Amino acid sequence: MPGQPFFITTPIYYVNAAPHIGHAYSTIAADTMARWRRLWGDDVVFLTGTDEHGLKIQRAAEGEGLTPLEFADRVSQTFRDAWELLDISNTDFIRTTEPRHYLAVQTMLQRVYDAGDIELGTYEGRYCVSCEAYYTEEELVDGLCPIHLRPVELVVEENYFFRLSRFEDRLLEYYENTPDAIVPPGKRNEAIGFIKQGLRDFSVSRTSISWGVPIPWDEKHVSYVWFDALINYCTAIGYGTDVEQFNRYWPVVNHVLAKDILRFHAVYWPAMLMSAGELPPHREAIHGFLLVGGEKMSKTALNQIAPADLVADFGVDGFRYFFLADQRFGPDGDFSYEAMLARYNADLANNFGNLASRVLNMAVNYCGGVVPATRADGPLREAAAAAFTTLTVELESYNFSDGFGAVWELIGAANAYIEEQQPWARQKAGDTDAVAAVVGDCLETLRVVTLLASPLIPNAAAALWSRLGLPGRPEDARLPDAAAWGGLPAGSPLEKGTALFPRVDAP
Ligand code: ME8
Repeated sequence: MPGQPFFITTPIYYVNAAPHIGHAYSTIAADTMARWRRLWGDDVVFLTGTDEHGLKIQRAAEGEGLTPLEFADRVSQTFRDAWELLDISNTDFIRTTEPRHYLAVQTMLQRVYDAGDIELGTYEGRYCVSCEAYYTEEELVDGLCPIHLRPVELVVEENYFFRLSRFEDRLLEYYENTPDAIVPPGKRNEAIGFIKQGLRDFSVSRTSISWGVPIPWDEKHVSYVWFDALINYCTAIGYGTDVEQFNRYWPVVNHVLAKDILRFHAVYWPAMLMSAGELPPHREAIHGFLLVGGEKMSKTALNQIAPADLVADFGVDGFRYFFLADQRFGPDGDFSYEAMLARYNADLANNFGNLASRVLNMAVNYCGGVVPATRADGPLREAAAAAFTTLTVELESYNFSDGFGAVWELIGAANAYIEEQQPWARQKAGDTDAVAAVVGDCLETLRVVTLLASPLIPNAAAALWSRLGLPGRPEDARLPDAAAWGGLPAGSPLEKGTALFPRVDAP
C-alpha cells in the first residue's frame, strides 16, 4: 500500500555555474525532509534538476565555443555528481531541455493563453542577464542590477505578456486564507508585501533569442526562461500527460528555495497556476542566503565553495549536519571553516560520537556484548519522547536547527546521565544490575537518536543502527511506532566499531 503522497522540490539550478554550498544547502534541506517523510511511510516524490534555457546559458555556452545543449549536458552532470556525493535521495532529476518538459510548458502556455491571460505587446526594459529579469529605472541601484550590481541591457521587443496584474486580489486572498503557504512567516510577509506594491504584467516570450521552448501558437517566440523553468515542477509529475499522477502529487507539493527567487515562486508562479486552472503550490519553504566572509558567493569574487572540498574534511554526514543544524532556516548565515570545524568536533565527534563509543564500549566490556533489557520506565524515556515531539513539530515548518537541536539535547541528556550514574564505579562495586540498567537505557536512547537523526546523517545512522544489533537500516523503520521507548530487542549482539566521527584538527 503506498502511503500518503508527499512531493518535494528544490529549485532547478542554472547550468552556468558549478554546484556550490548554497545549492547544496537547499538540496540537503529538501533531502532531509524527503527522508523524514519516508520514515512516516509517505510515498515521496523528490525532484531536483537543472534549468538550461535563457540568455545567460546561451552566452555562457558561446563563451566556451559549445552549443547550449553541449554546455548544459556537461554542467548538468556536475549537479548530478554533487548530489550523488551528498547522498541526496531524489527520485527524479529534470532537465528543462527534455522533451517531456517542452510538452508540459507548451501545454501550460496554451492553457494560460486560452484563458485570455496572455496578450501581445511591446516591451522596453532594462534586463539583467544574470537574474534573467527586467527592472524598472527605480529598481536599479546607480543604474546597475540591484542583485548583481552589474550593468543591465536595454531591450526593446515584441513580446507576449502574462497579465499578472489581474491576479493581485486573488493572490492576496490566497495568502490571507492560507497562513502556512509560505514558511517561515517573515517570508510570507515579504511575499504579501510584493503583491501589495502592485503587480505589473511581465513578458513571457522572447524573439531575440532562440534557446528556449517555442511558444505553441507563435513559433517566432520562445518562452521566457522563468515561465519555462517554474513549470518543471509540474512536468515531473505528468502535467499534460498523466492526469492521475498529477492530481495525486500536485496538491501536496513543497517547494524549497532561497529568498532570491521568492518573487518568482510566491507571485508569478501561483498566478500562472491559477490562470491554468491548477492549485497554487501547497507549501513554499524559503531560506536565507549563505554568505562567505559576509559576502555573496559569486564567480567573480572567486568565493564559491564546492561541497566536495568540505566533504573531504568532514565527510558527507558532517557536511549535511553542519549546514542544517548550524544555519537557521530563514535568515542569512555566514559560512566559516572555523565554525564548521568547531561545530563538527563539539556536536559530532564529542557529543554524539562519544556517547556512541562509550555506551557500546560499556555494553561490550560490562554486559557481554549483548543488549541488556531496557527498563520500561527508564529515566531517559521522557527526554526521548520530548525530542521526538519537538523534531516532529519543528520539521513541520522546516525549522531544522531547532528540530535536530532537540535530538542533540537528548544526546546531551544521555551523556549527563552516564556522568551522574558512573557505571564504571558501579561495575567495580559489583552492582551489575545497576550497570545493565544504565547501559540498557543508554543503548535504547542511542537507538532513538539514530532513528531521529537518520534523515540528516544517513550514513552514520546506518552504521550505528547495525552496531546496535538492529536489522536492516533506519529507513526501514516507521514512525511514530519506531520512536516509542523500548524498541531495542534485549539479547541482540553489539559491535563496538570505530569512531563514527573522527575528530578533525585545524589545518
Ligand atoms: O535561480 N545560499 O537558479 P540558481 C543559499 N534557475 N542558497 C543558495 C545560494 C546561497 N548563497 N546560492 C544559491 C535559479 N542558492 C533558477 C531557479 S526554479 C524554477 C529556477 C540556492 O542556480 C537557493 O535555493 O541561481 C537559490 O534559490 C537557488 O540556489 C538559485 O539557484
